[in-house]
Amino acid sequence: MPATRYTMSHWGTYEIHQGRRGPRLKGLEADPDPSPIGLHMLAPEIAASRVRRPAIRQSWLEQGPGARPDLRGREAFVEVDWDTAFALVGNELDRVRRDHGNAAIFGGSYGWASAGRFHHAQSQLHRFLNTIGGYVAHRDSYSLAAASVLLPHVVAPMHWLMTHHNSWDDLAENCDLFLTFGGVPAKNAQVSQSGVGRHHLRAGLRQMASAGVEFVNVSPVASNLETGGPVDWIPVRPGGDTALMLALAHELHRLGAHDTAFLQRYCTGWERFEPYLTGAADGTPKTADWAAPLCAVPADRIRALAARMVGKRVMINSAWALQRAQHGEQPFWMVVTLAAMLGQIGLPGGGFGVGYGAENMLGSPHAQLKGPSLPQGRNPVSAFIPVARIADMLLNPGAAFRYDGAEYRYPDIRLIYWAGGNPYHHHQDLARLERAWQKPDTIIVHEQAWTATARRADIVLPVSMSHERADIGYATLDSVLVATQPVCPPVGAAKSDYEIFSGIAAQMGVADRFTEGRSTAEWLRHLYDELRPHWAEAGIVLPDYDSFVDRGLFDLSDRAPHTRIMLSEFRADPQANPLSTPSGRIEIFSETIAAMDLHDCKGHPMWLAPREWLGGGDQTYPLHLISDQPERRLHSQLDPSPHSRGGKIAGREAAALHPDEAARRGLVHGQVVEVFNARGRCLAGLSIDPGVAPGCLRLATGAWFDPDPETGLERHGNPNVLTADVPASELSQGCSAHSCLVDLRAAQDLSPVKAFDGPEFATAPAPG
Ligand SMILES: Nc1nc2c(c(=O)[nH]1)N[C@H]1C(S)=C(S)[C@@H](COP(=O)(O)OP(=O)(O)OC[C@H]3O[C@@H](n4cnc5c(=O)[nH]c(N)nc54)[C@H](O)[C@@H]3O)O[C@H]1N2
Ligand SMILES: Nc1nc2c(c(=O)[nH]1)N[C@H]1C(S)=C(S)[C@@H](COP(=O)(O)OP(=O)(O)OC[C@H]3O[C@@H](n4cnc5c(=O)[nH]c(N)nc54)[C@H](O)[C@@H]3O)O[C@H]1N2
Ligand SMILES: [Mo]
Repeated sequence: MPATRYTMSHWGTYEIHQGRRGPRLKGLEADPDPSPIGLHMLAPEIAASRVRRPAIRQSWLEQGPGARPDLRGREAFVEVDWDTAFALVGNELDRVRRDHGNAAIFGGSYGWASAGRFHHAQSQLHRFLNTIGGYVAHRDSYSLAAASVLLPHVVAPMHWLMTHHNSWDDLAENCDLFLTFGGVPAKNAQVSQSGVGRHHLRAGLRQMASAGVEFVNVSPVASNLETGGPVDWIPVRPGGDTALMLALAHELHRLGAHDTAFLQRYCTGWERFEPYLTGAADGTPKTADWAAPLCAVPADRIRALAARMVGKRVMINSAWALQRAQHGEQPFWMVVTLAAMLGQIGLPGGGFGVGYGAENMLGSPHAQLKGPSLPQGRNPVSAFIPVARIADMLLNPGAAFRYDGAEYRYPDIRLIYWAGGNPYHHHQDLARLERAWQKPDTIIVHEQAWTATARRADIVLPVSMSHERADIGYATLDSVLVATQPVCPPVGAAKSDYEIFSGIAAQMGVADRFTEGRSTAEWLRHLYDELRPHWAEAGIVLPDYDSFVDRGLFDLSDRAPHTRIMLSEFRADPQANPLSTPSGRIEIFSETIAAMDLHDCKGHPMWLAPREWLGGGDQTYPLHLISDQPERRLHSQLDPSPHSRGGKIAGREAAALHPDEAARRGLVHGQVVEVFNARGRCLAGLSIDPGVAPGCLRLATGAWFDPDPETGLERHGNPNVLTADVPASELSQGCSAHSCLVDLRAAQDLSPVKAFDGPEFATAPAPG
């Protein structure tokens, strides 16, 4: 037994202590700023939300695949034993692949799942589906699709950029002005996908503030940048940032403050962009006076901001939220273009950031090492969808779509298999998803909790949580490799995804191919042993597996933590270290994108008004909905916890509104309001907040979807009943949740929230 035992989650690494009343979690000793989110994994409210036994929707069990899809989410489940469940799943997968082929199985299964390298749900699912002939996959993420498709054409792949941001220590030392669009939200940096060892953001920002760095936050929300010092808040109209950035660029150009030597040596296409900026190309100079009515920032303030950037070392950053919008490519392209004009890319303290604050890893000083990962095999099915086009795919089989310049067709899906994600959390326009969700014959979900997605499945298989499993934890750009230990046994009959797929594989006669004859314990040892030589090459000598498990945690913080400067090698020698773009340079004009001839993404960054925003003149829905990431949970995960519930108002998600907007409507703090537009309506608890710009309503994502079956009113405050299911552009087909208008009024119908109640069971569930 190791001296201290650990568990790891997306929101932190925790020590396991034995208290008098059972195990307790404590933030990692070495973590300067542990997140409270993870402390609530053991709460009885979480246990109460769990799926305890395999469960089959009644009509599906009695009448077979395709029976009464309209009853998904409205019908009782029948609990069965594991052998029955394995046989039902195995036979159904066999039927679908025999009758329709593997391209009728959608296994994209987007979602964050849990930390832990072996038990990563999507890796397990994809490996399993590849073992039986493949599946329709997805590309990109809800987080970053517009950026992930655009930025390889412009500068570098998004995953490369994310792991190469200038580190916080560099910014404290060398940055004069930190200009950010959408803040640097400490609430978001509690989290990193695959886990956190040490949380860096709060200390990083404080260090910068005490060093005298100036901060400007262009954002509809003030609280997303807290440095312990002064911050200049410039409220902006959501969706208007590109106009503001163009005006800053125009002003820098007018002042002659753009670095022509940098633009010539390191960039391509400046001469194509410049006439657009000056108006020589289209008759509209992109001046501060032009931008002011678009972005709702006074022209004088824009000019003053541009003047402030001159002669300083400036870091320009954008929150990911800006690209989760219609034409979300444009602000990201403009951030790179503005930084290129200042000519400080690759220098200490300067350049651009694409997501400081979005996750803990951005700005981390720790080394980049490859973590352990489960091999997924090869997928023989080539059909895929851009991740956020799931409802389009289900509703329009065979229809054509464009993606990154090529044309594809949607496959005809008969079976959906989901493990580790919650589409009834993450997708937009949930009423439309409900219609699309009726198309497949069968929906299989592995879940820990009775989420809205589990409740809308035909077959639900109960999964253990990360704190109930032994695993290897390693987070990208972080400082610990952890041998995680189970804190307690799984709730009910829950199994790990691996055990479940092993059972189904045995039923289908492919157990050996799926498991390679290894138990979970043998896989952990195997993955670790595979890792050791890779890390040895980086000069890191890992102990043998048993010693590692004994120690529990291998600390990397003293190995090569270094000051990172993004693109410094490129700057030092652009010929020897070209970018991966077609020209090897930063592409302010992209011939590749221009040649795609898209109506909503052209060859250089430009102002394209969103379809749905406050600048459009239509007053039907006069508030812009900001559905940002929740502070007290990760998406929908742990929403039943006391921590998450503690942030709710009258049991509903808090909707924050400026005092003037509330007064105009005669609404007061704490009352239940109905937020609505033509797509849907939900209840929320009103919070009055002068830090939310007038014209905006902030309602975080993640309240468990809870529509009243009679009226359709969503009772809990899930913003995705309001958001539009339209792509960012034809280039990326990305999620555009942030382009959404709404209105609100005092709620009439105060129906109680039933989100956490779980489904009905046709037979009484067995005790235990
Ligand atoms: N309106 C709006 N919508 C948004 C966004 C927005 O800004 N606005 N943001 C979008 C973004 S960026 C994202 S990333 C998505 C997030 O969307 P998701 O990643 O789908 O959200 P989660 O709640 O993290 O869902 C993960 C699910 O996996 C389950 N799970 C956890 N561990 C395991 C495991 O080991 N095995 C199995 N089988 N299941 C497990 C959890 O119980 C949970 O239900 O939401 C998107 N949706
Ligand atoms: N606690 C917690 N942390 C998380 C997550 C979570 O669920 N919980 N989710 C994680 C995930 S999956 C992701 S992808 C990242 C997301 O990281 P982001 O996408 O950067 O985060 P958001 O919270 O959606 O948005 C940040 C802020 O951007 C601002 N904003 C929104 N629209 C606009 C606009 O048009 N213009 C300007 N200037 N600002 C705008 C708003 O102030 C908003 O609060 O967060 C991660 N971190
Ligand atoms: Mo995300």
